Amino acid sequence: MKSSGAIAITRAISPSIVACELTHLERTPIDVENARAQHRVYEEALIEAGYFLERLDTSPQMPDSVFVEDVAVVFDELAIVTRPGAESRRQETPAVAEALAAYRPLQTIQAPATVDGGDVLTAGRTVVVGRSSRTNEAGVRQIRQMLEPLGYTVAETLVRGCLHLKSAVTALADDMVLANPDWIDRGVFGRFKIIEVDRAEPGAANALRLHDRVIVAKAYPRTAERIEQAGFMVCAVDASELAKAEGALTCCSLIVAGR
Ligand code: CIR
Repeated sequence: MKSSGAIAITRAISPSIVACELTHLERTPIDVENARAQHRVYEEALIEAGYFLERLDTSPQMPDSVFVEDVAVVFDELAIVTRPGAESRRQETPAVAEALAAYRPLQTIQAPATVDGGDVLTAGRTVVVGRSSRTNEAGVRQIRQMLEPLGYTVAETLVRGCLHLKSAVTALADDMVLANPDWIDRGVFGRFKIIEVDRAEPGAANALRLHDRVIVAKAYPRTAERIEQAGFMVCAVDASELAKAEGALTCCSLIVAGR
């Protein structure tokens, strides 16, 4: 098993991203070259933050491959390879599993369970799993069975108003989250300090906290200011083209240690 310093796994943008899955958004034209340029800037931000990048290939058969977060969830002790809720995304798993097998023992979500990694929020030893159109009850149960024996506390919540749990809330620290209060059940996040997104920026909760900084989307300057006020260094990247595919910032990488 390779030692996992600070490694980020990303995946190339498929030429067929224009045919991506969409749940809450109307389809609007995606400029693939512009999306690739924005994705490169995102990858550079990861490198700048001190991560070694491992970038996987894609194919025209997997329109949503760039959203690598949904296909696995990485913990210190193991990586869980998911069974994505959208059938079109299940072919994304083998290459990601192969890459992760170099760093972690793997466990795999089994049918009839479905899980999208975007529904699994980890903050220290607490894991919150969102039940959504992608993650079902059996999926939550299997995650619980994998993680509770390792000492994680696994809580469950219902996702509403958005695609994934992490569209609504992401972890800024072991005891702090960034959230859109309209899309979360506050009870589940009772022990966390909550930084709320600006009202005018409902999609801003999906930010990627790395060890010394938070990557935020350029579209959300008011929320970025709040994150700065909470004491974090902020790095803003343009993610507007990927947003048309209903993706954001955590979705585009799997962080293997070094967070
Ligand atoms: C999908 O619907 O699966 C993709 N178009 C977007 C996935 C974004 N992933 C995420 O929020 N974790």
